[in-house]
This record gives sequence, structure tokens and C-alpha cells, in this order.
Amino acid sequence: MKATLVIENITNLATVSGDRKPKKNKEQKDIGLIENGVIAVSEDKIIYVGKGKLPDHIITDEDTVFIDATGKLVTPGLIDPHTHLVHGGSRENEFSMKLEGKSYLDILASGGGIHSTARATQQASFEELYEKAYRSLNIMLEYGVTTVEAKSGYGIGDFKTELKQIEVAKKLNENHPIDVVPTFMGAHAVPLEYKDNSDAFVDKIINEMIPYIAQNKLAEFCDIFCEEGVFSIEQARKILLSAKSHGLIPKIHADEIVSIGGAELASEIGCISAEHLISASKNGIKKMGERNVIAVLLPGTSFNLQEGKVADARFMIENDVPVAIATDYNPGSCPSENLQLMMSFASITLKMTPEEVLTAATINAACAIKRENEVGSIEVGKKADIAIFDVPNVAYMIYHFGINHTNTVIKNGEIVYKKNGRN
Ligand code: IZC
Ligand code: ZN
Repeated sequence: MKATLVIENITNLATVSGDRKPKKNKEQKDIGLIENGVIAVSEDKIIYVGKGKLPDHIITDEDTVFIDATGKLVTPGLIDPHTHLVHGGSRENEFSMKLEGKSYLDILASGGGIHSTARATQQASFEELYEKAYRSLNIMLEYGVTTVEAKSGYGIGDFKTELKQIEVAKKLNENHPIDVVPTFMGAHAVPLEYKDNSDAFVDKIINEMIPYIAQNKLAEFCDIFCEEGVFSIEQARKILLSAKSHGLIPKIHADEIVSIGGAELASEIGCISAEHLISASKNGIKKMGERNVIAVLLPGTSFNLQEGKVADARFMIENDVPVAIATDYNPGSCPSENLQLMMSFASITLKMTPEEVLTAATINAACAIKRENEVGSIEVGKKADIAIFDVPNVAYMIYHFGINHTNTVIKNGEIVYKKNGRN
């Protein structure tokens, strides 16, 4: 078999290989490490992974591209399974409100926050949204990310805006090297005109939006912001069950700020993932473990909101909940595309080990968006989505925080990013 690309002399190759299922409990720290590793790629697929030299059946010729990874760490392309990628405007004005003591939910309740981004997203043209999100994807790629989930949710009452966001995500998926996976999040905030009648808005989502999204195959997942003062547990249950009956896979923003039983609901419904979980109850976490609901933790958001609490990742891991991490990139609670920073935050603030964190940003993240058969680990037959970092090992990458360690990013077997400048 002929290799089009070979990465050789890899000081530390973290394959994160396994059985294409989320890694939980002790498995979460198994990153399938190979010292002095070698990878061969043919076109867009991985055809060999091993130690030392390539075996004889892998042929190379003058067209084969060789990368020498001496002194470097090689991992699967990182995966960001929770972003609000496509949006208009920014919210730095809320930054000073926060410093003056206003909370995220106060700002939302007074018509700002998500409502302010909804107005900006509604006003922005398709091209403006596309260009802005494209620039964000470029940053993500430079940080070693090769697959990203993107939620809608800034249409709120205006379904046209919601569809515009989804169409932008679709076009980005076609044109940008990063794969963009769409999630419908019509239930992100209650429109101001439905303030006193949020059940009527829930009915609109169920009767009009979800059937349209499902029939036209515009998204694979359906998410909801289940939070005190936003959508209640009962409303979330109705929406997610309706989504499920239309073939959309349910996800839930659960117990981010107030503990209202979101983790329990995620388990009851069989959501693929529950996100945030900063205030989740111990009982809810245990139930998630029993039903294999993945916890998508967003430590950059806790850092930025500074509400004095973080998700209990250690309790989750001990109770068989597979943990993934993501940026939550959005203009309000986490305006940062930098997944490497979130990986460091996961270790520093959530006490996850560097190995657990790498699993969280690769195979477990892939499972949270149902891409585990294609990406998330370096294994024969998978897509050649690979990141090469200028660090000797995983612990070093996490510990030396806040800077970009990426040397080279390979997507579908092609080099799509290479660090330049002085070495
Ligand atoms: O725009 O504030 N948490 N939704 C739920 C967000 C954060 C995004 C935003
Ligand atoms: Zn979110």
C-alpha cells in the first residue's frame, strides 16, 4: 500500500485508540501512547500506526511527504463539541456590567445577553456571518482543532435567522478544512414577546421548527438552554422528546448556573450529552453514568463567569460519566476559540489529569457529536485528522498554558496549517 504522507520519529504519539466508545472512569486516562511512533496516511485515511520504522508493505516514493516529528507530540486532531460559532456582533459591553456585579442571568433577564446577540445576528447578512465564523474557524484550526460542533440559537423567535445560521454552518462545512457539525438550538432564550407565555413559544418550537429542521435534514442534534428563568425542566422534556421522535439526537445545557435537575433529565431522556453541569446534583451525575450520557464540560465559561463554582469532573469520572471538554465559544460567556486553553483550565480548575483531558478533547468529544467511527483517535481506517505539537509530551502541553503549541495540522490527509516564523 502506498503512503502519501508519513509522520516519523514521533517522540510521543498519543493515539487515544480504543473501541470507538466513550472512555470512562479509568479508561479516560488511557491515551494509547507510543514512544518513537510512526504513522502512514494514504490520501485521506490512516493506513498504518506503529512504533519504530514503517513495515515493508507500506510503500513510499518521491511523491510521499515525510514529516519528522522528533521531539514532538502527535495527537488526533482536536475536537470542539460545543460552540455557538455562527453569530453577529460582540458583547464586550457586558464585561463592564459584570465587573459592576451584574450576573449572566441578570443581563439576560433585562433583555441583553443572548437577546443582544440575537439582534446582531438578525441584522447581519449571510456573508457577514460567514466571514466572521470563517475567521474563528481559522483560529480554531491553528490551535489544532479539526472538527467543531456549531449550534444555532440566535434566531430566538425569528426562525429565518435560525435557518440563516444553519445555512452558514453548512457552507462553512463545505468550504473550510474544519468539519462543522450542526445542532438546532431553537430553545436558547424565551423571546421577549413571549415573556409571560413561554409555553406558547415551546409549542411553536415543537409544532413548527423541529418538524421543519428534521424533514429538511438541517441538523443532527437538538439542544436546549434548560436553566432557571430560561426553559424549565418540563419544557425541556417536551422539546427534547419531540426532537427525539423526529430523529434529532437530544443534547441539553444542564444545571449550568442553578441546580434544577438537568442532569437527571438528560439521563431520563437518554441525551447523548449534557453540557456545563457546574451545579449538577450528585444523584443526577450518577444517573448520567448509568445511562452513558457524556458530560461536555466548559471550563472556560466557569473561568469567565467567575461565579465561584466549577463542574465536579472528578466525581463524574469516578461515577462512570465519560467527560468531554469544549470551548463553548460564544460572544457572552466564553469569547475564546482556544481549545488548548480550555484543556489547561480542565486540568488546573477541574483537576483532570493531562491524559484525561486529551481523551476529553479527542475521542470523548467525537462521541459527543457521533463522529467516533471517523475521527477522535489515530487508528487504521480513520480519517487522517492529526495534530503535531511543539511539546515533548501531553503533560507539558497542558502545563505550559495560554499559548499555542501547534506545529502542524493535517486534515483529511492534507497539511492545512503549518507554523511559520522563527524557531
Ligand atoms: O450567547 O450567552 N450559555 N448560551 C447559554 C450561551 C451561554 C451563549 C450566549
Ligand atoms: Zn453553550
